Amino acid sequence: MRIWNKEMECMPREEMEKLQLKRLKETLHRVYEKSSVYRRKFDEIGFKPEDFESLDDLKKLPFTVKDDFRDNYPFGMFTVPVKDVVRIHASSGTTGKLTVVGFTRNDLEIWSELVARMATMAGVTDEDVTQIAFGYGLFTGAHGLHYGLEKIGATVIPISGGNSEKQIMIMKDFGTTVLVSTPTYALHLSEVAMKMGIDPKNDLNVRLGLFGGEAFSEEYRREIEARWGMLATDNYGLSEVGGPGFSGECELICGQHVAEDYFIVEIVDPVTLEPLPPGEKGEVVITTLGREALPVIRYRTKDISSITYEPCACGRTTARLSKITGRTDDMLIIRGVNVFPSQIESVLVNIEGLEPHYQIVVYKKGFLDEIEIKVEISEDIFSDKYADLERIEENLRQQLYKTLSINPKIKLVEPHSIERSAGKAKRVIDLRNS
Ligand code: DLL
Repeated sequence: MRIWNKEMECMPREEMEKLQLKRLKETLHRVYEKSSVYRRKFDEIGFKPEDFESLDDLKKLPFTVKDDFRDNYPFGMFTVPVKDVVRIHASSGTTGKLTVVGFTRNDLEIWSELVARMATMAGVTDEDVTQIAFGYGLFTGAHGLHYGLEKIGATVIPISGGNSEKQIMIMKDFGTTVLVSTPTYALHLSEVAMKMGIDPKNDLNVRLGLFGGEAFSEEYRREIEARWGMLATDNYGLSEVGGPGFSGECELICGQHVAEDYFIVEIVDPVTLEPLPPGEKGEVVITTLGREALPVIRYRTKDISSITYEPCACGRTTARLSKITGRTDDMLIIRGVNVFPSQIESVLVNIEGLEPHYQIVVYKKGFLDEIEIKVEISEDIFSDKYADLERIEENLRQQLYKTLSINPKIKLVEPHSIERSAGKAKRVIDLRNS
């Protein structure tokens, strides 16, 4: 198994922590001197960077949140003049202004290095032909993967998102071996291929997926793998800390390796905000190390995961995050039961006769939140007039109740009636305020 940067990815823990402490101290000085946002935050608690002694002191520092980016829109979080920023990306989010992020030339070099590590650990080499079906634009996904994959020496096809039939044609004609996209789009592309009379598993060469940008369940992963005959890896990151390259899975698929020489990751209780021990699930909090244009201290991601520091059988010693199961703000409370969309997905992907295309509509009934799950039935069930739709629905109902203790409204809908996305899927339609 190849490792892109053995020195950093296999560094003994003690040495890694020393490096982190050194870089963190530099970062704290940088933000205190160059960012009015952090100076204010630190002054409020009477903290001076020179007081910082050990990594343990990090938990005393204030958090950074998305609103800090919004309040300082567009460039107020930068710690360099815009003249030194050579690239800007942004994420739109569901409400309000863009979250704007900037990169200096040096930041871009580090970013490519991190994505090169991430792709190498998933098994990409310079022999691969990679098709980037993330949307090119302000989204960090496409450009991040693009330069990281070029750094490895892989062949990059920057096709961008959408134009699905052309994607399949190119895959076939150019011999694509690696697909880079959201998991939702990968599943959609497999449907498009089938419609074109091309079986992705037997008629295409795609052996690996570098997926990311949204949460997907293990069941969804297996569905993609079965349709494509590929290894589907999960890679996580967010614009605020520089996009993809933060963490990714190695070929052994046992959690996502975090690039710890450039990030410190904490897991905190989302309510008390106290740090949680390894193995416990909570909110992921990220501090960047060594970033010039936009360092962030203790960024609250709202994403839920747990961490382990056990070395991996692949040889890497870096901390590993468990699969992100959802976001704290995605959690639905249905008659007192907490459920994440990904849990609902895990159940319905396993029901015979249903397709993994679904939407969860949340609405109010009196004072209570209710949900309706719309899910597509499969083509063969649809065309079989004797198919027992009631039995399929009942099966789903029972499984939802058995595994999640919820009893939502269910609506089976025709194949292909739920809108497909070339990027991140919109799973939850929230009608509570409309
Ligand atoms: O989605 C960065 C990215 C691009 C990562 C491509 C990996 C591959 P944003 O658009 O800022 O950045 O969205 C970040 O998306 O806070 C998570 O809620 C979600 N997310 C991203 N990757 C994953 C993943 C990019 N692998 C937000 N699993 C994050 C679960 C993910 N959620």
